[in-house]
Order: sequence, then structure tokens, then C-alpha cells
Amino acid sequence: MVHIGKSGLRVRSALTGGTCAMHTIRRDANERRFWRASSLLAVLAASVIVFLARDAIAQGTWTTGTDSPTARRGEAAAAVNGILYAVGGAPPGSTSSVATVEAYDPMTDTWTSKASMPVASQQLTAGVINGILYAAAGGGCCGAFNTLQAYDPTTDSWTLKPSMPTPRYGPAAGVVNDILYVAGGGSGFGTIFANLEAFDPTTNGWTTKAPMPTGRSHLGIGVVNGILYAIGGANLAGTALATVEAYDPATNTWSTGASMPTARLGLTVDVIDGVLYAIGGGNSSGSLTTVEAYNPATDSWTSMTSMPVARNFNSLASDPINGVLYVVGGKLPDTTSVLTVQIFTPVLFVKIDIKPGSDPNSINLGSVGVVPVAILSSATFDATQVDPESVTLAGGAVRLIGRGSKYACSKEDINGDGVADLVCHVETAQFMIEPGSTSAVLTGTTFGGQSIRGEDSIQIVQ
Ligand SMILES: [Ca+2]
Ligand SMILES: [Ca+2]
Repeated sequence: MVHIGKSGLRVRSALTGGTCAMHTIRRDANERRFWRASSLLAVLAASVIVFLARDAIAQGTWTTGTDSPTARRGEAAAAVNGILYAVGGAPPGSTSSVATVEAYDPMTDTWTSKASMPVASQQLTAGVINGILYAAAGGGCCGAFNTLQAYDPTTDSWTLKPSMPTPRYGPAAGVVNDILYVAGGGSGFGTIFANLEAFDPTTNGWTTKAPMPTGRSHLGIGVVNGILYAIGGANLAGTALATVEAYDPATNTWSTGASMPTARLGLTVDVIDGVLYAIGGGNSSGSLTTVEAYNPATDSWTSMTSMPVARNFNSLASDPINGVLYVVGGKLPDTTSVLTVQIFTPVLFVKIDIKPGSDPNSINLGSVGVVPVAILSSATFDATQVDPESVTLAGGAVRLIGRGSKYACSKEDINGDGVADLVCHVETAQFMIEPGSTSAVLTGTTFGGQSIRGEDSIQIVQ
């Protein structure tokens, strides 16, 4: 990765291909920075280059943990009581499945071997109910399984549970109200499933539910507010899908959400703070480092910081622990399996109110002044912990006051919920707003290092 200047323009060579995306930058100073960066890039013409404009930075950060002991792909991963369990998969250069179970402790950054699964399986899926990890489906070298295997970390022991109705490779699972839902997958022999089947540990039985509108395998599932979101995957032709379909267990019905920007299969999907993160996978252009975030509240997608290492489809697995995502397993484009633990701390989506008390939020790009923006606190987020120095709205920084040592931010309860919010005054002269824009993005960082992002509507006036 190459960093250029302090302008916030960052350049990264992408091994896996991609398009050259750039934002229109309004201000002269930023244009100069852009062209300076461009001339440097000409030297790097051999690489495929992706531009990330300033407001696309700080969409989460990636770090690396200790390598896992066993290289494999097609495993499942789930967290129980702050420990990530990686189960099953297939070793490098082999189509056979393994029963290997290894546990990663983020507090100590160490791995421990655990009791093996009763049935070795790859391209399986996992969910956690009441401290028990359920590993469902998958298969061996030569056929799909309908096994359900339950792991109790407190006793380091496995139990076989009643098999699910449909054997399949590459389904995805989510848990709602202590029920494990398993959707999609493939037979490995020319059938792709739309099936949704649900396991209830209290009755120890399976129920067949309404099928997904779109049959697919190697999809990802995440749960927000009791709704399952089934994302991406592949159809029978092996074509990568951008499909987002949402299942409401209360009504046993499916609906359609906004498609994922990058169609892919073999991705992993996890939820942090009500936002789904779709990570990695692949499509016809190869393995992807892509990370995209879906916010069900707005039915919209946002690009996040890419993974450092591409991991191929049929391969990677992840689960969050304390607001941080741990990604394990996977296969590199050269077919080497990945040992590395990649750790993603996503940007926190927060509520903002541009021009508090005013709507529409009209912005006059011709005027030189400030616009107030409120960063709202919630039950889980204290806006007063946001560092004013880090705050930008549409690229504009917070105005300095006094002798230039203080930021024009104040703590006020702007929405009357009894919790103090942060109100900052941002320099409009620094705005990087494209003509016709109808929203503006705020970015920042808390004193504790958590990246935040908020978005509100704007109406540009002349
Ligand atoms: Ca407003
Ligand atoms: Ca408030």
C-alpha cells in the first residue's frame, strides 16, 4: 500500500483487479493533490490502481492475528463466550474433509486445539444457541451431508443431533429466537437449493419453512432485529449473485432488499451494531478483498476498507466478538490455503442531524461559513467521545476558534432524549460535494479509536 501526502488520497495496488473509481473533488487544493497523485501513479502503471477519496477512508480497519495452526478452506466459524471456533474444512491440495476444531482467543491472540467433530465436513455452516455451537450440513469429498453436529465448549464435547431434511454443501445459517435457520446450498451434483429449514433445540426437531425466492449456494446470512438477510451466493450456472433477500420468521415470508454492489459467492456475512458486513468471496474476476456493508434500516450499501488478503470462495468464515470481526480460513488465488486471522474493526454507523431543528438541510455552496451538524448519542454510543479534530462533513473540517486551538463543538442534548450529543460547526468552504448530491457523509473517530460514519440528507441551493 502506498500513502501519498497528507491529503487523504490513498493509493492501493489491487492484485485482484477492479475499476478506477474516483470522486469529483470540488476544491482547487484537492484537485492539485489529485493531479499530483495522478502523476505519481503513472509511474506505477503496471499495477491496477484503485483510488479512495477522502470520505471513503476510515471505513473500518484491518489488522492481523496469529496464524491458525491448520491451513484449510471451507470451514465454519462461530464465537461462543468470546472465543472463535473454526470447525471442519478441507486442507490444501485435498478434496477430503477434516474434523479439525481449533479455538482462537482474541484476548491472548492464541489458538488451542479442541475435540474433533464426529463427522469431518467442509463447506458447512454454523450458528450458536445458548452457548452451543451447531455445525450444519456440508459434505465430504464425494457427497453432501445433512448432519447437525453440536459442540459444547464448556465440556469440549460433540453430540450428533437429528439430521436436517436436505443434505447440502455451502448453505448459510442464522439464529433468530433460539432457532437455527439453514438456507440454500447445493447437492454437488447439479442441484441448487432454495430450501429453508429450521432446527429448534427445545423440540430437537427440524421444520421446513418458506423457501428463498432465489435458489443459491455459498451465500452468506446475517440477522438484524429478528430478520434473516440472505446475501449473494451462486446459481446453478455458478454465476455470482448480488441478491439480497430478507426472511421474517414471524410471518414465514421473504422480501427483497437492495442488491449488493459486488456480486459474489463464497463470501462471509456478519452483523455488528445492526449493520451486515459482506466480506470477500469471488466472482468471474477472481478472488475478492471486497468488503461492503448493508444497513437494513436504510436498505443501502456502503463500501468498506478491503481485506488485506484475498480469500477465495468456498472458503472463508468469520464471526464477531465484542464488535470486532474475525475472519479465518480461505484459499488464496494460487490455491494455497490461508492461515492468517484477519481482524476487522468496522466503522460504527451513527445518527447525525445536519442543521439541527431545520429540514430540509439546505446548503449554499457559494457561501463561505459554517454548517452545524449534530452527532447523536444512543444507548450504546456516546457522541461526546468523538474527537472534534477527526470530524469531517462532506470533507469539511470543524472550524477552529479562539487562537485556533479550540474546535467549534459543544455538548448539547439536541434531540431531547436526556443524553448529551455533540454539535460541531463545519467549514462549508472545504466541502467536497458533487453537484446534485442529496446527502452528505460525516466521518470521525472517538478518543478510543472507533471510526464512525453518519449520513443525512442535504438540499443544495445556489
Ligand atoms: Ca436537519
Ligand atoms: Ca440526545
